[in-house]
Amino acid sequence: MSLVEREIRDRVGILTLNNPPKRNALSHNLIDALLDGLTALGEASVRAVILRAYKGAKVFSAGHDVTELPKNGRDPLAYNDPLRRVVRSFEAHPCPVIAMIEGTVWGGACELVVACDFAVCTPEATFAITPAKLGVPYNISGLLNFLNSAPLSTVKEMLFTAAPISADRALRCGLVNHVAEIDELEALTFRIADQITHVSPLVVSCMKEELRIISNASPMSPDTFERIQGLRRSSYDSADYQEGIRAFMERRPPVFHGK
Ligand code: LCV
Repeated sequence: MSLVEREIRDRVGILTLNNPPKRNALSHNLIDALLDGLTALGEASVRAVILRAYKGAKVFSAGHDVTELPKNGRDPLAYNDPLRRVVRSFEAHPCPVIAMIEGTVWGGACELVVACDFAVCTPEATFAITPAKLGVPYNISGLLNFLNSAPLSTVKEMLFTAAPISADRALRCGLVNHVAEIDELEALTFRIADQITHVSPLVVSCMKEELRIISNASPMSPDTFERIQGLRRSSYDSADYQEGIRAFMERRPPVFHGK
């Protein structure tokens, strides 16, 4: 059984996250399989890609594989971290990627969803951005991705509480484009994908890349960047970061002391 199943239907590629025992946690192995699948669909010149979980999933993805987070004072979301690589690959993929969501979405999986071009979900889906629960100072490009996907006040509430929001709330704030009952979800997603397969792929690919460049155009001085990296280091070098990961492993709520 592959961690990511791959299929092509009428010029639409389908990537299915398929690791039920680990709730589709974004381990480096699962992400490698996802990247291989995306590359293969690109080589097959599909016009649209659908990212989904296995049918009936209660958890779309549990987010970054916490057991793979560094424990030695290294940046947990550095440029070459698997999650960073897969987010950039989805954003740069030449054709649109639609996230088709059933189940709950956690942490870095929320960023994988917003790295898709748009999302549809069931009414039962929820979305939780969880770095604060783990003591992880999220990285700048990741925060910018969230900021490009929902109002600042919503992003702040999600980041500062680490609490899930409902599908209805996600729809109202623009995090997802459509909400559909589970027995309509696939038909709706394929209807949208089919519309994409009938317009100019060159124009769609060009405009997707234009929008990626414009939405990431946030000038920042080297001094500002270094100050932010220093702020982040003081978090991921802290005892609280170690506590966040330890609490997850010990299946207990974390107790943070602000140092
Ligand atoms: C590794 C896991 C995980 C997991 N990693 O099933 O955005 S950031 O900065 O926070 C970023 C660093 C990030 O994305 O961090 C991860 C954020 N994710 C979460 O906080 C969700 C953590 N997981 C859960 O809360 C529960 O697993 C959910 C609610 C997703 C599902 O609960 P359920 O009771 O259905 P279990 O908790 O029993 O998990 C089943 C197996 O999956 C592993 C978990 O350790 C367990 O493994 P074992 O059966 O070997 O014990 N698992 C779940 N999430 N993120 N492993």
